[in-house]
Amino acid sequence: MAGPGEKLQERTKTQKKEPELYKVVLLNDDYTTMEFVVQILEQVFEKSPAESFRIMMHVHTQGRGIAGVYPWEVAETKTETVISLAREAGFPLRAVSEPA
Ligand code: TYC
Repeated sequence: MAGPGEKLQERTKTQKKEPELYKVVLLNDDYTTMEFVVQILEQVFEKSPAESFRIMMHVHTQGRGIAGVYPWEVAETKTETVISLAREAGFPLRAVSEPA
């Protein structure tokens, strides 16, 4: 795990730092069940049932939505956890992390 941007580079005082915080974004698809996405939001992102349903419906209608905002390493781990739980359950659900 190389860090934000997967770049291993020296930083000088004039270089911009990578952002501290990263969004975990869930992407819509036609096959993952609404129930599974709500379960993921509750279990992985520690959202309430009502908030989980709201976020899931936002992703369902808008195509993508923010599950949470975290320091880079936490965002990466949660993204990988979502994808691996989805594959285990046989769903194509996608998640990406991007600078907040
Ligand atoms: N569109 C899916 C359905 O109709 C539900 C869904 C919502 C899937 C959010 C993925 O990130 C997602 N079953």
